[in-house]
Amino acid sequence: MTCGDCTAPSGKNYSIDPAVNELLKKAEQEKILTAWDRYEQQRPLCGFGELGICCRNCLQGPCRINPFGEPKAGICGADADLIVARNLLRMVTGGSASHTDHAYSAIQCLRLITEGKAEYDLKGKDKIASVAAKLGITTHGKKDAEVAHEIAMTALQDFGNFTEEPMRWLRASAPAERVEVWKNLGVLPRNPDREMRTAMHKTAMGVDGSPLNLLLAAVKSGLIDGYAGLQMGTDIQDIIFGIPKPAKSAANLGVLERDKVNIIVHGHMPEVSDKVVEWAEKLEGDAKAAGAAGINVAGICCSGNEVLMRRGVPVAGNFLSQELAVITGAVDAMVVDVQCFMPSLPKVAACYHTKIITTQDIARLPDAEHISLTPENADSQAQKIIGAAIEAYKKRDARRVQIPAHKVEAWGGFSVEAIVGALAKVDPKNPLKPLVDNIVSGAIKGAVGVVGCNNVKVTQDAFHAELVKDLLAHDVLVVATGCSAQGLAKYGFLNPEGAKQYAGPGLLAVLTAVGEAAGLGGPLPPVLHMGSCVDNSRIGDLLSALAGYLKVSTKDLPVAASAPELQHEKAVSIGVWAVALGLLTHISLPPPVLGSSLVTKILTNDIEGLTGGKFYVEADPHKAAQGILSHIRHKRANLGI
Ligand code: SF4
Ligand code: MSK
Repeated sequence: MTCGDCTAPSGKNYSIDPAVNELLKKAEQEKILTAWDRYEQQRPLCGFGELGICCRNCLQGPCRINPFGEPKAGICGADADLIVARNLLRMVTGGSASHTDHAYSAIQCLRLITEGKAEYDLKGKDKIASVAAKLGITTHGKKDAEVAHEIAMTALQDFGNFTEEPMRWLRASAPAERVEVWKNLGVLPRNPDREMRTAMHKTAMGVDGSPLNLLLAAVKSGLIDGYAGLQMGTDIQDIIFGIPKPAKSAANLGVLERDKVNIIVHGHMPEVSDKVVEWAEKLEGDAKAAGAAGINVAGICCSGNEVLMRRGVPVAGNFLSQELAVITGAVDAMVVDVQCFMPSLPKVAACYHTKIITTQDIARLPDAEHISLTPENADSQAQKIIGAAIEAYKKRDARRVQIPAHKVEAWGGFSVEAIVGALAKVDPKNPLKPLVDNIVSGAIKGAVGVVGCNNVKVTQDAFHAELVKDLLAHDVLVVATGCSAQGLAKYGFLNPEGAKQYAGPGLLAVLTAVGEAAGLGGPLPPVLHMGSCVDNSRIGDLLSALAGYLKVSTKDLPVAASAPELQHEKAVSIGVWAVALGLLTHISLPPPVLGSSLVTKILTNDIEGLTGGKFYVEADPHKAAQGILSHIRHKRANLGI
């Protein structure tokens, strides 16, 4: 691929991130298109698509519904409600499939480790014990590897389950009260693969004609996402790579280093990113022999979150920063695995010396170098990746390097185990008590999980930052994952100084007391970084623990979720899982459902009567904060606190 056929420079200010805005000017000067330029080219977006009222499910179509008149039905008679419900189920199932396939890779990796066939160790011994306990696997007299093998096989049995029994992993992980609710709704998934197959079948031409039945199937797909994707993925990854602990690092494109070989890990699989970091450390000498001062690995998207959480690796940026990282001219290799890397990357990289390296056989990019990395060959392939990066470094053009100065201290690694560990320093016998006491007293009003992506339709990071500022100022504890956490990192929300800047007085007092007790010498960061997208299961675990302690349902807790800048269908499926858990789930950009008033009403209202949760759509961050605060006040009043 050659550079130079990009002709529509942007010149606009699309982000609140100064590093991104600086590099957008460089892109403009160098005539390189980014996602923002392509968005402008796409506008106006298709109204039928935005409303969800086009159908391509058979070859008689495509059909579309006119929201203002005729036609009101497709050729087969499917109306707007049916088409929207079918499309939504396919979207949620698509998100669940991504997370579940990601988790499946981790399970296979664990199985191969325990059979002595994979080039990884088992670093999360504590997690082996806790996962075995919840699954009812006995550990007495067994070696760790034996127990881990049983855990892997138990996970795989869920994928081979041909009975009507619900998934064992779900039953072992979700609160019993929720399992009962889902059972009564008939949405408990049995075998995730089977349910996803059925979802595709249900949505085919001439099968399920009931919007309500399809939406219940979407809830089932959301539960697959929550328990076969997020929960299995996180549990197994912790067993292989270790339970995250608080780690100090830095965020934004200023983490790139002019005199080092810069490697970006991007995507989602720690099997790749962790190995790259391991071999980057081991092969520093090779980089020095090539004239560099060493090797600097930084992360983008959830690969970045995984290695920040476990190895303190800095974050270069979130979803919309990926092309800009290449445009610095300082990235020698960008190593991708699955999900969220833009197909544009090789084209942008063709304007520089940067090597784009794909590593998974399901995810190839034309014009990228493919170094297939599997559990069995991870060491040799990671060495090849480092070698390719060093070779690319030798071709770097120093005159085209522009690394923005922006770089902010950021802490990651707040797993549930780490949070409980910090709280145990305050009350060793009853670690959750200090947190619950402060919620009851009102020092902390409630908690919100702010998660998800960037979306080119809204100014990068603006919604994350403005919403979180308001929540913190009103003494709401914020936990974050995914690209939201990385966005918040750039503005100081993940460092202890940020507590003084952003937290209300009650919250600041608690963050300070716990931070000092935990030996941090000051407050905890005001936003606790809980990890990657699959790590949203950690938020679920925290909610389950709090609900269990208070002996209430998760739907009764003074908590909420928000995915302010969601883009991926995975974010929609996570949202459905959150609604199934009983949470008010805020989004600023609705999925394509507005073409059906019935589906919209069910998702934003009626579903509350079934699960206790619902979607809340608000496009203004300050109004969204007010809506969430009002919900928290309402839940507190119901609890009598
Ligand atoms: Fe049209 Fe029905 Fe075919 Fe969809 S399934 S494309 S609405 S005929
Ligand atoms: S990477 S799914 S853009 S959060 Fe998990 Fe970020 Fe959203 Fe991808």
